[in-house]
Amino acid sequence: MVVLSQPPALEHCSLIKTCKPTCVFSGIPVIELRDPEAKTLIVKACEEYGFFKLINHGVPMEFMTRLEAEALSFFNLPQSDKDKATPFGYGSNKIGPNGDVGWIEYLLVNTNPQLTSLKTLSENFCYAVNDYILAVKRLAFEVVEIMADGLEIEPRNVLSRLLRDEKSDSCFRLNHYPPCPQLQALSGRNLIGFGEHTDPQIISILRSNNTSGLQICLRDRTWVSVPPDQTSFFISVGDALQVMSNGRLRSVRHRVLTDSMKSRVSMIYFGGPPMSEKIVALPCLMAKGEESLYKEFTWWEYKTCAYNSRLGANRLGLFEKT
Ligand code: GA4
Repeated sequence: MVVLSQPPALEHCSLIKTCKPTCVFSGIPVIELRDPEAKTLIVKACEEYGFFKLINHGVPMEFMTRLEAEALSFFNLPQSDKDKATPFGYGSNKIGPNGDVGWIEYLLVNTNPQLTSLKTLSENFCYAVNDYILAVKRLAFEVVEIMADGLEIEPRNVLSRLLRDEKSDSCFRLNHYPPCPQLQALSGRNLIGFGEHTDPQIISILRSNNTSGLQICLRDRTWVSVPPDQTSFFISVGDALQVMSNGRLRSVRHRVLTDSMKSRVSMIYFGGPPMSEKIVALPCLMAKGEESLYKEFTWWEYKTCAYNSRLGANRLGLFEKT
């Protein structure tokens, strides 16, 4: 646990929204990677929630703990040192280019090419990031291949080839949500760390420490808290996969609230396609005569649209056929 040596000044919080605590949800699908039923369970979970927890995934815990420790050492550096990493992906409070804010600091980097050249980060930190990304990428390839099996589509690399492509536009984000105990004490509410949104990519693979905060929006639009589990991964369907499955798999709206006492650290791999890839419903998934729900667009067009919109915008809505 990291407690800020300097408590954050409450006036800094004034732009950031707060939220009442919501109920903890025990219904998140839990799937074992090697379960023979995994393919069916993954598809079912992605249809119903766009979200599931993956256990017995085979990624050694050491990869996560090492990266978490390196990340905390970085986030605990004096602000002036962290700011030196700004052109290399460090950010705090601001999310995206359009005025969104959150109680967060982060490192955000592209995963192609590898990150050995991040000059302002320590060598050990770079190694930990690279090792973790390699492992989690492999896992992502495997998950989408099992998903393709479950969807009964061929070839089974129809999704994974997009993530495996050397031009795949995938990124990696390390988030640190410091606690804000004063606000909780004053108002009984939690600060929003990362406001509600869907991920634009194909798939996101998240691992966090044991601090709660992640919430997902269910089909009936209620928000529920996801119990943290530092040994597992949480997988989310992104907008691009919703389109490729013609709406069968749904991208999940989610957000993160800060904990009042404990800091939360999360690491997320966002698997995206190459920029020039056309994002369209996969013909093998369309029933005879089924119309595609979305207009055709490339990943570059979608990403540009995402970066021109506010975090919580319904971006896919702009591409729906009327
Ligand atoms: C949400 C998912 C990923 O964290 C991210 C985010 C990106 C950013 O933080 O720069 C975006 C957001 C995310 C979607 C809309 C745009 C872009 C902030 C924002 C307001 C890295 C991504 O790919 O899209």
